[in-house]
Amino acid sequence: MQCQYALRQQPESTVRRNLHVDTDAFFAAVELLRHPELAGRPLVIGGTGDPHARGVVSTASYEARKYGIHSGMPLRTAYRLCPAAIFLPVDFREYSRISAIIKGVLRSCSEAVEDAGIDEAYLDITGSKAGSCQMASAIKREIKDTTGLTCSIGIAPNKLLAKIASDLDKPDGLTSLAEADLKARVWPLSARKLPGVGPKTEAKLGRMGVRTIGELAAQPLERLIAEFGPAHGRWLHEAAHGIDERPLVTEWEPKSSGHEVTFQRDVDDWQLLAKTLAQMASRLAGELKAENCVGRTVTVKLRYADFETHTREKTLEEPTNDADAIRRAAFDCLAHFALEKKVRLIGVRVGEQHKAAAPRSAPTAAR
Ligand code: TTP
Ligand code: MG
Repeated sequence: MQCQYALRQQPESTVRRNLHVDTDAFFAAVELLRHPELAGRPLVIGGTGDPHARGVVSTASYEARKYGIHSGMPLRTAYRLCPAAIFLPVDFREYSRISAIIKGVLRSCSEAVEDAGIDEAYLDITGSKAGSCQMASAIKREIKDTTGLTCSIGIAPNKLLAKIASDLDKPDGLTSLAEADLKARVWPLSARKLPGVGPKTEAKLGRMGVRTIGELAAQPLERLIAEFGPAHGRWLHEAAHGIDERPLVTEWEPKSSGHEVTFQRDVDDWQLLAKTLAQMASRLAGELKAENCVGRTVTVKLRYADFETHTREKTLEEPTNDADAIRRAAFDCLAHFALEKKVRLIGVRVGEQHKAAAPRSAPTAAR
């Protein structure tokens, strides 16, 4: 466990401080809690637990990863790589129960917690008096004491670098990254390590001769925009330079309303996503009208099949409760997602709300 934050010249309080907390081999680790006799054995969690049936690996213990087994791989391939592995079915109910306990620990440590997936979250500890390492160590200890699980934590000045950092020294890691570390520690990594680079983007970058984050950083912004469009191109450029201005998306604030749905099956059908979004936007507009409220920001949230969660936001020129305007803004947001993975949940909300002004033609006789 290595943490260099304390050695930096700059006082911590002057920089934004984000933590990314990610549990190690989550599904497998939860299974080990109730099957301690399996500790040290290669463990594969996926589908119904039958390695001869169709289905993919949800996760593999670190022992099983040594055989080349990883998330997303067909179970049958995993079996071929390691027939001696123990295969167990997915038990979402149990994983969700433990996940809720972990999130509770995190919320007790910081008010600003962004739930980023079943086993991961971001914390903003900028205003905290405690040192980053000190806080991260305390969180690791608390999670271990409460659940018996280990996690890895990344400390950095933004979410992007914190997420990269948490992955650098797994399992049970505590790693700090500053902007100055970019060249030496981030640029040599595969471009795939950047959030927003899925298999399709990775393949396209490969055709452009770009394999590492450093090679991506060397690409002119104009070229990335020409290849990937303005939003995704700019994100790739900024991410490769360690720039990430995204704030934490904490619980929907009280002064906003929203809807979200989890699909019965993960979907990659854009039409279905758009239709669902349109329905939710219209419903939301109706509710705002009923309460005589208007809102100025429209946020769309997508949670992918692997639980990675992203949001896109659009600020309108005028606060509104007009169904068309909200729907259009929601579609603009949807267009900014790289739909490279199946989607599990879609949500939309309208924020920055206030009561609508009385119509100009409204009678004033009530005075
Ligand atoms: P991850 O945090 O990506 O993986 P992990 O916790 O198993 O391992 P690591 O130590 O590298 O963090 O995902 C969390 C859980 O989400 C994982 O245990 C199983 C589930 N998952 C899937 O079901 N499918 C997937 O493709 C991935 C990546 C994860
Ligand atoms: Mg994890």
